[in-house]
Amino acid sequence: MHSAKPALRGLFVAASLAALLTATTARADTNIVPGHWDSIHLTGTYGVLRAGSPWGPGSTPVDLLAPVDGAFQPEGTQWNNGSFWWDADPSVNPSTEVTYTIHFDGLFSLSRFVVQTDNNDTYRLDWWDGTAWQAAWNIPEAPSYGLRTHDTGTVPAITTNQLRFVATGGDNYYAVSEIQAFGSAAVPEPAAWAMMITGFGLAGALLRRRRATLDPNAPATA
Ligand SMILES: [Ca+2]
Ligand SMILES: [Ca+2]
Ligand SMILES: [Ca+2]
Repeated sequence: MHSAKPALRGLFVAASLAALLTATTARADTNIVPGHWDSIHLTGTYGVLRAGSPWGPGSTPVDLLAPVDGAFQPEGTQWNNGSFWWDADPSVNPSTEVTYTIHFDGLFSLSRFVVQTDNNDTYRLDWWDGTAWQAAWNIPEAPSYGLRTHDTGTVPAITTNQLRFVATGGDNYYAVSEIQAFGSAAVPEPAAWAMMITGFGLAGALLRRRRATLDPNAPATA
């Protein structure tokens, strides 16, 4: 499993630069996630079913890296087989929302998204604009059973170093087996680079604080 070591470096780059970026280009033909994910940050409890759930048979242990491995499950695969999956029932997740956040190793201009999710739920993919999360895509239900693929096609480009995936509604049995983001590295202007360097000292404290509370190597019942 990857460690969290450089996670906040990228976050800080975005925090400093996102508002200053004026010219980026995106190629819509490259999924940058498998080659450029840097760390994954998780909240809530995942990989645990409520007592008496019928979904034990056919399931596999939660796969933390399934969403970033660049590979799809066969369409219609049982939701909790080969996926990052969680049970949002209050007996399993009484208070903490399950979130799956991907930090990249730089800034990317992204103009297409593809996910494979459990068919009978809705989800949202967010992007970090440097100061707040913004919705990139409200992912709809699919009509038929199991893991199903959704594709935005080409959309207006956003520039970010983080994507966050959350469930927004459904039957509380949630899963994502693939998250893809298509585009290319974003090149900040020289003034933006200067801004980034100036602020690195501030980022260090933030990095340590967040690493203490968002450790991706923590047990599933975080
Ligand atoms: Ca389902
Ligand atoms: Ca479901
Ligand atoms: Ca996958």
